[in-house]
Amino acid sequence: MSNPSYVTINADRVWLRHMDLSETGITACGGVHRPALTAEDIQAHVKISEWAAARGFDVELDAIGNMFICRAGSAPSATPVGSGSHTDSQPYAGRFDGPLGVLTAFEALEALEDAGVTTTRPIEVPIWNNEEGARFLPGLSGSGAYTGALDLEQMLDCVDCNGVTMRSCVAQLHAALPTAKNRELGQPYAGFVEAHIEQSTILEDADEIIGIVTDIQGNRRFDVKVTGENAHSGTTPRARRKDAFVAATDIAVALREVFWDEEDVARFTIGMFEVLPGAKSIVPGEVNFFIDFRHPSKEALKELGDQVEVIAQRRAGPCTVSVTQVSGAAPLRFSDKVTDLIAASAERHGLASRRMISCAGHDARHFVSICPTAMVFIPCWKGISHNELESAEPELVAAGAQVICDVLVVIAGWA
Ligand code: HGY
Ligand code: MN
Ligand code: MN
Repeated sequence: MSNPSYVTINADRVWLRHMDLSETGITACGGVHRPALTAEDIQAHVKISEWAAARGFDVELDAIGNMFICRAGSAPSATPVGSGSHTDSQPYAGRFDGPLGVLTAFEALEALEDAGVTTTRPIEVPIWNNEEGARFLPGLSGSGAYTGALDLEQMLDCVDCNGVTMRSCVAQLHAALPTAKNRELGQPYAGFVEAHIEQSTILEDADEIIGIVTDIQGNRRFDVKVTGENAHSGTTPRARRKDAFVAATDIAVALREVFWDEEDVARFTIGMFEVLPGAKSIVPGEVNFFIDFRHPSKEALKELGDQVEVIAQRRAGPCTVSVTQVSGAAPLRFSDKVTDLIAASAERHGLASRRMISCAGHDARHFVSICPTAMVFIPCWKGISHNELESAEPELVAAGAQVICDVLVVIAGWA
């Protein structure tokens, strides 16, 4: 391949785009509350589509609510290159988780446009719907349905806690973007790269700027339902109680001990714990809680994950318990071809970098089986994420955008 036409990104512009996009769903504390396809998330899509139209880029929408910003190449029928992420957020979360991957790739398109460089392959910036899975379970459903890893109709039938269907929200998104072209699911990429904040402190502690992400750890997630019996809190003796809270907390504490590891590699989280009926003078007859377990080792995922059912049944006491694994994904390895491009770009720009795994899940997972794929991390302040305090520095955002731009230019020149 002839020498790639590298271009320089505009550091101020990519930062201002982040600040502008943060206005959609901004919270009083300076974070964002932008669950998938809420009015705020749709507003984010409209804003980005207006930026795209102003630069002459095409905007496409598919049946699961993914949006694609497309810049033509000199070989229009060539398989495009993709780089993107998500705009939906966790409840009351940060401004960079997701938008960093969208806006660094968008900046690459703008820098190419400014430089008058036409790449051989088209380049696209996908905005994957419902990455976080905070409003609709499972997460990563936009990229999952796009690649066929998840069933489209099943994902459209998902409902949020108010009974609103994903299908109705996708229809609202389409209505808000009437000029967007239709996009078929499953169109391949020649390569895919995603920029994301690290969401931990490895880079920050080492004073490094670029994470060359080689792997994503695996996960197993479980719904646990403990059923006892509502009873009068004053008159019911302990011996006669079927107290679902007592059983559920026994199970949770026992599981925490089983998942506790000296090396602090296992990630065991109970982030949702619902006590019903939630009345102050009723012994709870039902508790529902959710386990998010992650680990880089396939063997540990199996061995520890299988303990959930065993421990739950053993510690249920007079209650009954049901354990349902709601999702799971094996650890994965990214493409050396793409991680080497990221390393070469970091070196070219004198950016301290390291190869590392991702402990968080990302849409890039779904492209590993389709095309050469990898990710770029930049540090975020104290590793804080899924929190309104999440923050990143302008020069680090710019560094991430420059590396993404370099990698896209090279892949867009692949024969
Ligand atoms: O939970 C995750 O790993 C991602 O942030 N959705
Ligand atoms: Mn994310
Ligand atoms: Mn996230």
